[in-house]
Amino acid sequence: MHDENCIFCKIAKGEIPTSVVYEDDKVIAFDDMEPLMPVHTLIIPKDHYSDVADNVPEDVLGHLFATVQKVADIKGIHEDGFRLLVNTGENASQSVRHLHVHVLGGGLMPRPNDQDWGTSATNAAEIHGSSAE
Ligand code: DGP
Repeated sequence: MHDENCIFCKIAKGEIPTSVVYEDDKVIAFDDMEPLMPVHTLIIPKDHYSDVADNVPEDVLGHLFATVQKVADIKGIHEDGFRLLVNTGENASQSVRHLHVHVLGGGLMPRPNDQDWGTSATNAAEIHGSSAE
């Protein structure tokens, strides 16, 4: 289950050199080439799924998320905490269409609701207002 045009499939097959953090028969974790934090590692299944909602078998999802703790230990961010991010589809600006979990850490991150979400979230007050009713 590989897509020959997919960059992450090429990384999974070892065809593109990358900074590997952890690897086993099902997943590979490697450092993001555009890090947003001192630690920014991506975990991907070796099989190709376009995103987390692409009928991914539960054992694959389980293995993917079980790898999070291993990566956090290897990177030394387990104790202080870290953030997981799984962009899914267009509205989440997913740029690589191969399921991946971002593991972000190594410093304090603002809570998502502390950030300026810009014009795309101008209905936030409306949403909060309606959910509070
Ligand atoms: P997303 O927006 O969730 O699809 O994030 C994709 C991430 O993948 C982005 O932070 C940059 C990273 N990335 C894209 N291509 C490569 C690559 O060839 N190597 C590495 N290490 N990271 C990549």
